[in-house]
Amino acid sequence: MNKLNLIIIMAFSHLGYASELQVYQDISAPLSQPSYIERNGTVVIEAEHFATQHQTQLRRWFRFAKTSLQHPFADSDSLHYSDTSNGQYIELLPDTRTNHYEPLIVGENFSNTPGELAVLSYPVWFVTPGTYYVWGRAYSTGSEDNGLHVGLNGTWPQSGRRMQWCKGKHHWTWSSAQRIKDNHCGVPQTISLNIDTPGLHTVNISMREDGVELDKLILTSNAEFIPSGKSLPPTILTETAYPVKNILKNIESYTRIFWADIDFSSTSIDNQITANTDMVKTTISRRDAGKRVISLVTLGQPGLKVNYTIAVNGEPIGTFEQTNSVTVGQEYTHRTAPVNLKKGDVISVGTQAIPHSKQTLADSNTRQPLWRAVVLSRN
Ligand SMILES: [Ca+2]
Ligand SMILES: [Ca+2]
Ligand SMILES: [Ca+2]
Repeated sequence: MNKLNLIIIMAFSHLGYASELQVYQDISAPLSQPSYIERNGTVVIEAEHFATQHQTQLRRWFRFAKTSLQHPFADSDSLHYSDTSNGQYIELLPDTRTNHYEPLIVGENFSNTPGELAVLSYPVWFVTPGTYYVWGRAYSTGSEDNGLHVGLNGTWPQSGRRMQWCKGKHHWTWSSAQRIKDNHCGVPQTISLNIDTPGLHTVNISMREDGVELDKLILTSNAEFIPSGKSLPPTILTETAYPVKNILKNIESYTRIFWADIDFSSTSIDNQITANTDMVKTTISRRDAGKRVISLVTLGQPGLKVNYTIAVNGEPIGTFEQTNSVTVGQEYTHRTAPVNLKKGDVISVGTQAIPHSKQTLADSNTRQPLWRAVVLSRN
């Protein structure tokens, strides 16, 4: 909730309007929408997934679903969430001209100027340039709630103006027809947008008549395609599964990693180091110098109790005891207090296995203390 919403709610709360106001502010705010893309010459967008809404001083689009309350604005019909794609749609409100008897107010409840009122934006990534026929799925109950304008990148080409729904009153209906002087209903596939370059383009919608209800949009380069019902699923970018990091998991920030098997001299096994009682070393360069915390990342060896030591120039600055009840292969991170490292300083790591009371040193040496890395960080 932003500060303005809060102030409005506080101002109205004594009147009992608070929750209602909050609802209507929220449902006209853009959603964090999925990333729409063109796939095989087709873009399918849920109308309720607009990214931005502008020019809202007189009219705006509101999202509705089964859980929505009936809105408090001028209108002549009830909600039509049944049979919607994704269970949601948007409606342009208030609707003050629902039939011919109600006054037409140009620039308020009607606009033949695309981009003047209630402008929605839908960013779409296109791979294939070309001409795209625009289909919209709308619900019209009268003669004054069935027209809008389609634009591209904030421009309003002739081929996107006066999109019209004539047939299919009282249920969700697809159209791609442009209203023209001699034929107010138009003919299919006369609304289109020309995508001239691959890449990101913004599909726009703006008001022609208030009261329009819109469920879904399809842009297709296929002149044979005629949608029906809820039609195709939305064309949304599929998120790539990235590999997650599975080593040095406890290290949240660092300036340098010294790997046991690369940066320290010793016998190494698969990015781990086995060093029993020997001190192994690495040297600080000019770039690594400064005030640093040194972390030692060790690996669990059940049954083996180990003392690890970090030293700078031979002076121990941290000793860590790892118990024998650790999990095999699990990382354990041991941190020193901050130290000032200078160019040429030598960091060394020593390990010493500690026999149990019932063990000899030779027994404990059958398992080697393991560690993975020394990590420098600013804190
Ligand atoms: Ca309505
Ligand atoms: Ca209207
Ligand atoms: Ca929808």
